[in-house]
Amino acid sequence: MTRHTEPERIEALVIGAGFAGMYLLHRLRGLGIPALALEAGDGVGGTWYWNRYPGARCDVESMQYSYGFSEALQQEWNWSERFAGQPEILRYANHVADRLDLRRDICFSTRATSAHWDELGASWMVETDTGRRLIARQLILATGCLSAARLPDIPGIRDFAGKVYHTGQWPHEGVDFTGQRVAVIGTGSSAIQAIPVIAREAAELTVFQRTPNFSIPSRNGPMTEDYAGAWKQDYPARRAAARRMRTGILYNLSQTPAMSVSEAERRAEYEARWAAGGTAFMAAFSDLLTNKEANDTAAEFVREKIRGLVKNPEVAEILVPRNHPIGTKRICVDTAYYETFNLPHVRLVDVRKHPITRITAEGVEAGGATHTVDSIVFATGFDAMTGTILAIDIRGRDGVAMREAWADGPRTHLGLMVAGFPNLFLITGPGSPSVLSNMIVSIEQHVDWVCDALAHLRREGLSAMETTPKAQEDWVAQVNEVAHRTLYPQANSWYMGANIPGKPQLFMPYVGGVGTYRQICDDIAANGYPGFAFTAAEQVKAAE
Ligand code: N01
Repeated sequence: MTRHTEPERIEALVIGAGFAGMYLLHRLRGLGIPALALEAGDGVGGTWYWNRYPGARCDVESMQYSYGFSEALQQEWNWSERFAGQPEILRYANHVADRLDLRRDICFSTRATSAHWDELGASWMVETDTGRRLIARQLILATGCLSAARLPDIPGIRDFAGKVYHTGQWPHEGVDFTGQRVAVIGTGSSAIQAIPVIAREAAELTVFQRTPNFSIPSRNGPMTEDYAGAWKQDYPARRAAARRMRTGILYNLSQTPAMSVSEAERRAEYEARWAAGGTAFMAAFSDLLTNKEANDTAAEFVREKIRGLVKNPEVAEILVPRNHPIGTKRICVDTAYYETFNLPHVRLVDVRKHPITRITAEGVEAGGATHTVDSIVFATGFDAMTGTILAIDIRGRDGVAMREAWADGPRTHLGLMVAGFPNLFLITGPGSPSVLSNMIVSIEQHVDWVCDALAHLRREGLSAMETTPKAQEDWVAQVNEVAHRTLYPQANSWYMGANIPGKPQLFMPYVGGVGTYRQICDDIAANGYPGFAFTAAEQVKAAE
């Protein structure tokens, strides 16, 4: 590690060069604010750079899971499928980086390790794992909500003689499972996508399931010229409408409560949505996430589908989710997931009945039996929403560590700022709709808000801004209150921090919807940023 003697000064430092970091660089450049992004990977793309597991695919339609800020960009890019796969999304990210000439402002293969607020200089002192040191007026964390991959604490992982993979840190050269005996641990979104693809290559596949999930078929297929053309002709209006939707996705969101129609009508609606595929299933009725009785009807419909798709009734019963209302854990979207369990070389182990006790040199020991395998794929998820932020030693005013400030769970104002941490901005942080929405729509909204705030600072001759503790407390209470009006807190989900032993349990994203949230943020900016405190530039100069 080379230790650079003198830290470099930069106006704005961005951490991460995924979709958030890239758009930030573009916007900051447009404002004339000198900016640099640090990126741990050796390429752009964030999530889509790391998650290269077989079958990785977005479950928001490609025409919508793409930047909307540039008409030229959205007109010139052509998607090949209804739901793009990871390689195509990564190509798109690289295209954007080239098209906007972003790479010259990205420092790749460099991880921020610490960021300490310097009160006198009103700046962030940032250190990295390469020894590069920076002093930045503004620090913007575009570190991703699902980027801290997590291996479970199963004893013996290091003893395993074969290969170990995590879906979120997949080898760039790919993995050939042909002829192998493979174990997949976990049955969340990543596993549900990977399992059917791995099953095509593997000689034997054993899936270790702790909690079954609800999954809806994607009905993915090639993009048609008609469909893409209709979007492209109408992009500005459709993007504008999507930004006001609850999820930031333009789809048919029913206004009808489920129990206000007959059972036959309900079933017809579920059948139509099941046939159309994708997450829009959860928008079949207006109250599926707020009324348990309504939710039960959708859950029971999917349970019946699972029983119909899986030929062995015992296996089907293991795959049927019962311990959470449908949609309160992230709904999964698949291509032939349930059907994969009809293949003779695919086995399912119910980890609740046969707990995994250890990993041995040969394989996975569960319920007293050893499952001998050549490779183990951990599809065990992430330290979501806070993991990448807390991985950096962040210290704000008076040396207070973010870890201390968030000891009882993340506390933010709007998911954008944290009291006591001036000029530190979060993109899609906890307390914002983020993971409950089309991430690119939420990213664009946050980046625009932050950049508008920075433009405000410059215009007004201000050097620093931060949220007031009172505004933060009010927002935390509001996030909590709207979450408890829904069924979400009934599930032990990563939304609640429940997948990480010892992590404080509280519902992290803002459930009130993208449109409502955008309005709140816009109103705050339009009214001169109530709930935020500012420092005048002269005060800093005087101190210097
Ligand atoms: O991770 P997860 P993921 N023993 O946390 C199990 C997004 N995403 O990578 O539920 C045995 O959902 C765990 O079991 P349990 C999307 O937002 C999107 O799949 O804790 N099992 C669970 O089954 C998604 O929600 C897309 O009981 C253990 C699994 O591992 C998020 O990323 C695609 C275990 C982890 O599931 C995360 O998805 C992929 C143990 N010790 C991901 N520890 C699309 O856009 C954990 N598990 C389509």
